[in-house]
Amino acid sequence: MILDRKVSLVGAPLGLGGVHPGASLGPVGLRLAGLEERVRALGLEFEDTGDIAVPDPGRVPPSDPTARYVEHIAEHCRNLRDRVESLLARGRFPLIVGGDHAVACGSVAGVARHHGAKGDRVGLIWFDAHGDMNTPTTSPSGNVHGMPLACILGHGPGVLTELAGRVPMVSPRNAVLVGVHELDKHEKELIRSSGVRIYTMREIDKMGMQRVMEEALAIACDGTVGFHLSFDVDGCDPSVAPGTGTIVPGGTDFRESHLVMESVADTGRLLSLELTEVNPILDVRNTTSEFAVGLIQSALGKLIL
Ligand SMILES: [Mn+2]
Repeated sequence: MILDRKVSLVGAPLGLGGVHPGASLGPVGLRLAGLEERVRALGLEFEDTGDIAVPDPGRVPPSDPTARYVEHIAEHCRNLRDRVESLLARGRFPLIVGGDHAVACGSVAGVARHHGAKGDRVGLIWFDAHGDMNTPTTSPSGNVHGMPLACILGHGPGVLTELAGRVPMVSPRNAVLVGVHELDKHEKELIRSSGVRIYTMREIDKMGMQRVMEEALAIACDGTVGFHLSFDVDGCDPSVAPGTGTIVPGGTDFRESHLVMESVADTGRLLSLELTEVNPILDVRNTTSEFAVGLIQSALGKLIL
């Protein structure tokens, strides 16, 4: 499939949603791994719109231990939302690079608001080792990067759930979790009751990634104008993506990870793309950033042949 995209990079160097210093350097890592050159090599137009500012809480401890720094995170997400929305209005393709996964509240809000204003629904593919379906009441840590999917589906702090001006931002019937292999006890209950479709690593082992993606994409595209892909690099196995804060063994391997991206590209319905949780401080010679840029190339239509 030939894609004619005008790609606009948005750096979202948020680190307040997690606990490991260094997720905020993700945009630096991917830029140094040649993101711009490697997108241009696909024949696509590219602009780097720079980073969204991150409010500095200084030494002040989080006001709410059940949703740490949520007001700072919400401010970042509002600005990210507005940037994504204005890029879409200009006919650009937003490529958001995190930052911890809490940035997805802002990205998805921007996409949902832009298309929602025209009466269109959007779908969501959420690739992750985790469910990201905690709320302040269920989260064992209070870290907001474990809550963004819940917020997008309408559960969580109002400053995040209401970012798109519609709750939920995305209907659970068009949202799909792929690659999950670690869930917290109480988030399992919300996943079950929310109606979101989930393909864990067990389904990927049994069905194969190709069939999983066929089903997932059918759900995300059902009655929608297209979908947003939110890709957390921790869903990939540490053997291919060691540079991330919440490592869990048993993720997707090199080819499975690329097949996710290639399947997404084949649909021609990808509205925006987000890659999060690369942590250059924890990485090995920028391996994870290099790998992530390769994944972005595949999602933008790079073919082996
Ligand atoms: Mn995540």
